[in-house]
Amino acid sequence: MLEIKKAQFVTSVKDAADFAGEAGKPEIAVSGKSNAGKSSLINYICNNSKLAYVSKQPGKTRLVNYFLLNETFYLVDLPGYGFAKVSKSEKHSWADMMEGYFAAAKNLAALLVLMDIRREPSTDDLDMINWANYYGIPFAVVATKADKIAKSKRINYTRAIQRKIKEELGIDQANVIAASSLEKRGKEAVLGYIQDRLERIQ
Ligand SMILES: Nc1nc2c(ncn2[C@@H]2O[C@H](COP(=O)(O)OP(=O)(O)O)[C@@H](O)[C@H]2O)c(=O)[nH]1
Ligand SMILES: [Mg+2]
Repeated sequence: MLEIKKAQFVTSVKDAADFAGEAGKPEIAVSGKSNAGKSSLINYICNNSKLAYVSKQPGKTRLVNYFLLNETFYLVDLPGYGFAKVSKSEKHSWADMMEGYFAAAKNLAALLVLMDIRREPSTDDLDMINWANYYGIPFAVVATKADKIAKSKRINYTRAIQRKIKEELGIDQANVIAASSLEKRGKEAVLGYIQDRLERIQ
């Protein structure tokens, strides 16, 4: 079982092309709508409540943040999307940045797409998955804030997300992991998925 023993912040860059990690080190990218719970999940899986900034004001980070885990792989915190106040031109530059990231990240082992377990995948979530698919990058959805739903009903919500992904994108049986940073649930499944992807890339 993968355990995060060391997590270090490395750098923040505006353009993914500006950071070329140490050769050979794989990356796991983390994406999601602003406020989906990205920073909280990163802190939770890294056992460090102060690693990523947990914001109460969404949409402020427009940077790509790199964390080095166990000195072996990078966790890449991508800028949140879907912030209502973002202007058209900013939206455009976000899309450019994502395309740039996917094109530049040569060692990308997997993409995690975080979304609130209670919500249907948004157009932006589906776009993200579509990009990953287009670039041949394995992805898993992490259905966050699972604590908001009764335990017995969580499976229905993860299935609803799966169904929508199948309906909209034709992707069958997408991997959807329920997680709660608040209740500290889902870490084993998320780390298990990451470990699996890291083993396959080598
Ligand atoms: N109930 C609950 N709230 C959460 C959870 N994870 C994050 N949040 C809250 O959701 C808000 C956004 O979280 P944050 O991690 O900053 O999201 P980010 O914008 O995607 O990085 C904050 O108020 C968090 O406290 C969770 O697992 N359960
Ligand atoms: Mg954040």
